[in-house]
Amino acid sequence: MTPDENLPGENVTPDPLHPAYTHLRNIYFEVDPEYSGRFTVPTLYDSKTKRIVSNESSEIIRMFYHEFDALLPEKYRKIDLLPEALRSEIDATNEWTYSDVNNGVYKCGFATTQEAYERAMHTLFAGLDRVEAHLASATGPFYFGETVTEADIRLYTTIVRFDPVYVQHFKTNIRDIRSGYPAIHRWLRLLYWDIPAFGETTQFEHIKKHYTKSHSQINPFAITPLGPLPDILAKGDEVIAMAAKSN
Ligand SMILES: N[C@@H](CCC(=O)N[C@@H](CS)C(=O)NCC(=O)O)C(=O)O
Repeated sequence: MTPDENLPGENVTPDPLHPAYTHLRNIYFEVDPEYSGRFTVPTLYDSKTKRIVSNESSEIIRMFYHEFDALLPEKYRKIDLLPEALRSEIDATNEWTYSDVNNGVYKCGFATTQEAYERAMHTLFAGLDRVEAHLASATGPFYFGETVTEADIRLYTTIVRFDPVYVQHFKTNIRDIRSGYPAIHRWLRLLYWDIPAFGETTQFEHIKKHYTKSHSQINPFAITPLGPLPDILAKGDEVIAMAAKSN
């Protein structure tokens, strides 16, 4: 972004190290002028060596657990998002949630044949049903019990975008979260409303505009739909059909 752009969000500033850079691709080209791959987020950049350390989120998330502990206040150093006792369960969960849910929405949205779209939709909604069943019978409020783990973080990024973007933009519309998945909906709102690290780093305007204005093959006129409103429901609220059902 540039200094004259007025974008919402507290930490949305031009790159402090490279004020002239307007796009992330400037970083990729600085590192390798011949670079011909995709420019993707997240990108972890080392300002001292001026190199890209990684652009793979599953690696970056794990580097963040302890690599920067020395810079953190004690209370944050103790947070363990990948407890040893849960590690194999978390790894196993990641495997199917990544392919069926996180990447599943992209496979639906970027499908270029009816058959590919329908196949991806079947996998995605089977994956969501599996997450719903797991959360409905979970022993605590989070994916694995009483504390947040990597499993919650990795699912959250897709689920929080599901109703505002994927349902219409990627045509993942068999059900939405707010009216079709009560346990996922309860879990999502707990994370968003009660845990600042989730709510404060979710910016719906960025999310909606990014997808709807950057995929011209999907949305050639770049019109951003206004709904659904609200982006996320308050904790006690339900959509009308769901509220009627629970009465
Ligand atoms: N392997 C990467 C993929 C990241 C990825 O595809 N990011 C998307 C946004 S969620 C992106 O930057 N897309 C930009 C583009 O493809 O031009 C990861 O999961 O970290």
